[in-house]
Amino acid sequence: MKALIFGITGQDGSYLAELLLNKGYEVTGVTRRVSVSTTSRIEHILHKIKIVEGDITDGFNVSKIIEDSEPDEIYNLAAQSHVGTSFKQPSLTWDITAGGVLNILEAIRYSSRKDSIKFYQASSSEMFGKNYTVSKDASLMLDNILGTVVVDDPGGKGLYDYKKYQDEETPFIPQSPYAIAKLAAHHLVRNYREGYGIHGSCGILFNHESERRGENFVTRKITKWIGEFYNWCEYQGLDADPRHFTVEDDHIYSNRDAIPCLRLGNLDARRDWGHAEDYVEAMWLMLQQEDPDDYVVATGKTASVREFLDLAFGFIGVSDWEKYVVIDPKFYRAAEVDYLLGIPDKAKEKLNWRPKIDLKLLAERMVDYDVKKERLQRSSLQTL
Ligand code: NDP
Ligand code: GDR
Repeated sequence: MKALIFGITGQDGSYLAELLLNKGYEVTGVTRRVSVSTTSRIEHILHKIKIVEGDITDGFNVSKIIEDSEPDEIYNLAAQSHVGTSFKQPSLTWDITAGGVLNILEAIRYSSRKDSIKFYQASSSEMFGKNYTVSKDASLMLDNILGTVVVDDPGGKGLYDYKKYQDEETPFIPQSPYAIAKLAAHHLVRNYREGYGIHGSCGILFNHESERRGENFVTRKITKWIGEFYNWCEYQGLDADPRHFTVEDDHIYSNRDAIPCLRLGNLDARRDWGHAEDYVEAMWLMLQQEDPDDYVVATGKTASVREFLDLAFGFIGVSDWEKYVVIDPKFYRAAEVDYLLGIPDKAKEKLNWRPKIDLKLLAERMVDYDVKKERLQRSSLQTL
């Protein structure tokens, strides 16, 4: 089997390439020409995959790549994927995240191999935006404790415990140029599926992170800072106890040295966070189905950024992390997505997919990785 991956240099692309190689696929990955190398996440498998140069905003280039590589499966993971950036560069975000998908769909539509290609599109929970479904049916989410909220009963009978969640039936109210572009792409896939019989499936994936997560997404930004801070303390022979430090002018001072505080935006947003390794398996499973379809992929649990901070700082023995964090309005968004909690029942039933890594293990793996990575960097700097 042959697979073509757009976005192979990204977090998900690297895990998906590994998964497909382990399953015996011939993997071709598309990379953009840039002035510095972007292949660090796939360095260890570069000798096993074929790399072709391309950009999904270039329709002719996309068609040529698809014709030349003769894929059985095409995975589109390429996007301008940062929500905050999409407010600053909406036009670029639109061209890549929506227009790029149209280019791939058109290439498949006119390909002589159209009927033997299966296509996966990376849709996003951001498409739900500020919307969620409210249910009183507790059996829907047996193990979801954090998702319980109390709202006024619409029938006026008093207060009830409701559950808020998103699933395949929840209407989309996107809140950013990124989410709107993703929603356009999502509908294009549905339209080409219904109109031209293309085997196109969309995974509505909720947030998934990993040791390979981009450094400007909130979880990785936090664990990277923790890795730097922990090593900074260690270098001075101190532990991470705030009693050793004073905080002034957004810096943390010890007797000998200083380090900038961790600057973050909205800590109250809630996300349904899983591990990318689990989520790429769901992508592959979707393309093994006879019929194309759309699936929510999530853990069924939600936590706030604040709760992630509790977990992550907990691994270096710090409970009062607030002392080290500065709230910077620069990281607030023009419109925020406050609450995400996905119900992956359809993926569980039809794909037999299950997430294996929970938030605690995810945070532990990320902190552990960043502490070790920073230690390695510090020691190699010292030997220079
Ligand atoms: P990343 O940002 O890590 O990777 C994005 C990839 O897209 C990179 O390989 C990047 O290449 C590539 N890319 C960007 N622009 C272009 C372009 N014009 N032409 C070709 N390639 C391009 O994202 P993730 O791996 O985290 O996510 C994968 C996909 O899933 C994305 O579409 C994202 O929007 C979506 N998604 C992600 C979720 C998550 O929580 N991670 C959740 C839901 C959806 P380069 O290395 O050159 O920049
Ligand atoms: P998100 O992820 O926007 O959900 O999109 P991100 O990690 O960027 O933000 C999550 C939440 O944290 C809040 N936040 C901050 N975010 C960032 N990046 N930096 C900060 O300093 C910061 N402080 C607080 C944000 O406001 C937000 O509420 C990710 C991407 O991978 C998308 O491509 C994907 O589609 C969705 O997940 C599902």
